[in-house]
Amino acid sequence: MAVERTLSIIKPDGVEKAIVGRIISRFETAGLKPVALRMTHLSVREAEGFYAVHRARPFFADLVRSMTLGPVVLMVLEGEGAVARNREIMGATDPKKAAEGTIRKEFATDIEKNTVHGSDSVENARIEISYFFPESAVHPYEWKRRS
Ligand code: IDP
Ligand code: MG
Repeated sequence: MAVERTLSIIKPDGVEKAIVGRIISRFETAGLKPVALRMTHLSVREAEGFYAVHRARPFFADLVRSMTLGPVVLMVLEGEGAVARNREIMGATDPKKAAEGTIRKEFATDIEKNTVHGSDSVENARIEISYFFPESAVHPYEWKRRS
């Protein structure tokens, strides 16, 4: 399987629940390494732009509201089949339908406060990563001292 990159977001409810470390640990344990990582508090404009594909959906306003309620952690994860692997680790969108052992099953409050975002395809991952991170901010591990 190919090495891929995917965008992961620990949503405001995940930060509020103080499980950032545990979530990142799950990804690392599964072979998905953070290669870019930063914390931010999304503005309404940033959240609307990020979720533009969902603009016509009835839950769009609630989604934007829940993504701007508090800080988030943005990450690029890299690894074999990272897009699908991340989705497996996250679990289904609705935590009531999420499989045992997934992040959403274990930590999500409901479909709105569902703790994590993950890109749904390699192409969308590329678009979502570039929304938040320039290529110069992505750092695959390199055992090499810089001058
Ligand atoms: P995903 O996050 O599993 O990829 P999407 O269908 O892309 O799910 O929806 C984006 C986000 O919008 C979800 O994570 C969830 O927080 C929210 N959402 C999706 N469907 C509903 C809904 O029916 N009611 C309320 N919020 C929803
Ligand atoms: Mg999605």
